[in-house]
Amino acid sequence: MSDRDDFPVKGMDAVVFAVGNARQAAHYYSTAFGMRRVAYRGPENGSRDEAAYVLESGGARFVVRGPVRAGTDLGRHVAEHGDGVVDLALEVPDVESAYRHAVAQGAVGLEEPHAIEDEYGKVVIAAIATYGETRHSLVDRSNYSGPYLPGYVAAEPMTEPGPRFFQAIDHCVGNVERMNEWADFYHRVMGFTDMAEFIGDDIATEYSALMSKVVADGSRKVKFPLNEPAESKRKSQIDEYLEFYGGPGVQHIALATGDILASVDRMRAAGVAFLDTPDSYYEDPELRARIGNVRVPIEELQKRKILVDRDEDGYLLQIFTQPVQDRPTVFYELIERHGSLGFGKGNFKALFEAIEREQERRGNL
Ligand code: TYF
Ligand code: FE
Repeated sequence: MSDRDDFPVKGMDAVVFAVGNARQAAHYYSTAFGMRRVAYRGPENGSRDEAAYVLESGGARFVVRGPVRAGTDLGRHVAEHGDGVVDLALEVPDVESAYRHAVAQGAVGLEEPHAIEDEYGKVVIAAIATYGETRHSLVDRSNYSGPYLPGYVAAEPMTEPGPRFFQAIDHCVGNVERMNEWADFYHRVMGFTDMAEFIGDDIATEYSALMSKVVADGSRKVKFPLNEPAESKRKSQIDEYLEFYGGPGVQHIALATGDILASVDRMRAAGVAFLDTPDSYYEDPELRARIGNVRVPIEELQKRKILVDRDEDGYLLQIFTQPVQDRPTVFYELIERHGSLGFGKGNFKALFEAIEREQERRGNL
């Protein structure tokens, strides 16, 4: 058995995307997600094959990478999968020992630990493979004061900086073919443990068409739900993803906000489309009784289609965007937690029905 101390993690370092046009994607995350560009790398500063924009919102960091010429592996990735996540990078205190432990536990090593340096100091980095073509970079930036990594230059925000829409990455969800295999990978390789919330066979056949379990590090700072398609009357939303992405990959990223009402209002005003929630959801007396009082009148949630769930620890507010590219693949969740450590189990039925309505509109049910 591996001890979780064998693989301590400090938190998410970055979510790295491969996209067809990084300049426009960075602009979208600036205008529609309120993020600030902080760093850049491209042909102007020695990166001949790709442009990469680093965007931040509080403690959350996105890196969008796009090819600037024909014939690159990054371009091949985009042609195959569309815009998607290539790397869920983890900040770790000791890259060398984390990498050695991971590989000894059977992880596929993609990049041996190495240091990269510039005038701001030193970053140690390595990478291991996870599901599909996704990787986990392991990053120690404790001796680095630059804007991102050596090779990147500081860059101004792309749009007028305004209020922050979210301040952290709450969880990153993977769609895979075999959930238990990947849950075991995170147990064995990273010492992650299961969180209480899961969707088993029972719920799956009823309405969800998926099975799901959540693995997390000991501090619960890094949470990775894993979904697998389940048999059901109709085509699983996970099968739809696997078909259109061309294999396993990151399905959604949940962003933690302190004011989900303001975040949703700002994102909608910027053109972000969210999933619909029917009025019947809010009018259900069972829901009203179960959630009790939350920080705003329920009508304020209903107006915005925000979902609410309560468990023994507290409650949470959440909402899901439509896919943010033409393929029905990556989407986002906004989540405002008030004590609850869950993922909105009480909303699964309403959520999956909403997703299925969208699947039907796409002709994929
Ligand atoms: O991360 C979660 O578990 C929740 C619920 O396809 C969820 O956001 C689970 C599966 C899914 C969409 C949302
Ligand atoms: Fe989620």
